[in-house]
Amino acid sequence: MFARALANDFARDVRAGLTRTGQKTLSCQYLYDDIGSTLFDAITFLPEYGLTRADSRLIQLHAAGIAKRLGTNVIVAELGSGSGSKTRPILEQLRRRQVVVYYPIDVSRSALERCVRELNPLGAVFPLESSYLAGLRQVAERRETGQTLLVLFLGSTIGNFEPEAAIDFLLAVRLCLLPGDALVLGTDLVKPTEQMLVAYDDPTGVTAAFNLNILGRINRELDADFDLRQFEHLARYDEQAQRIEMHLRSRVYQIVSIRKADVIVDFVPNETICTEASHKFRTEQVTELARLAGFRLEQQWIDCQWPFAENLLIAI
Ligand code: AVJ
Repeated sequence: MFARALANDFARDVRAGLTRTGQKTLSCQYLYDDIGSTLFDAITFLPEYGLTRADSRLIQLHAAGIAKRLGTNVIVAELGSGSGSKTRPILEQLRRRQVVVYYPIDVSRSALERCVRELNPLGAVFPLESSYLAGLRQVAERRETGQTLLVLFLGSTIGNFEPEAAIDFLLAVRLCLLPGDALVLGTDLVKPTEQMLVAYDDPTGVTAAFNLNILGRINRELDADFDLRQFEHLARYDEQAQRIEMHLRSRVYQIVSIRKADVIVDFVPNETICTEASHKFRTEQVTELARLAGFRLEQQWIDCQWPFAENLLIAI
């Protein structure tokens, strides 16, 4: 039997993830359509989810130090800019000594539009609607001699990669850089299990809605018939792997047809789809990760309210 070749990546990835043997999966990148991005923004305001506030606090506190360390001819590229609100203090500090050039890189056009609106007054903003590495390669091609490239990868998105993939990804970033260039990397740290679990299973149910929306998106874009009420949000912590996993658990035996992915999938009661893994770090693991990817960890700042580290890596 030959599977029909599918037109788009989303359809292909959904079919592959839901038909593999063992744990069914959906790639977490697909959580972020317009509804998903809006729900994620809401998550960042939840008292139980301190990650984004910690990230912002650290940037706010140390933007001046970072800018000073990098000199007066810096260009900035951000991987997954979102609306760019965390980035503002860095651009403001740079602007005190130079003209600001900022390349937000994101696959979401609406995020880029918001980012341009928010940050354009601070300098020249050149949005790149592309994947992280393709975008960064474009920036690397455009850079002029004498410029220092500062790459921002905030929000602990690095935690969505498997550990080996995280090394490979940072190595690929490093290949776009020259010695002396910088990467500011946000990493959420291991903390008490209860605190991590409630951050990904908040009592308001926003994270549950964020997670379930991926099935809604499949219904809307791939002409599927998931009954979202027959799935339940679940967060668990895998101590061994040091990661929070989000799952959607089937409440019943059910069959779902996903027409534009040309597939029919069945679920037994309590079977889950894994929709995201969010790895947590120990501080010394970040040092090692930096080293393996061709950087040295110049500085590491840790938030005093929510265990989270902002890391300044310098390409060697
Ligand atoms: C955007 C990947 C950093 O893993 O904490 C938030 C996504 N998922 N709540 C994270 C997320 C559930 C978030 N990252």
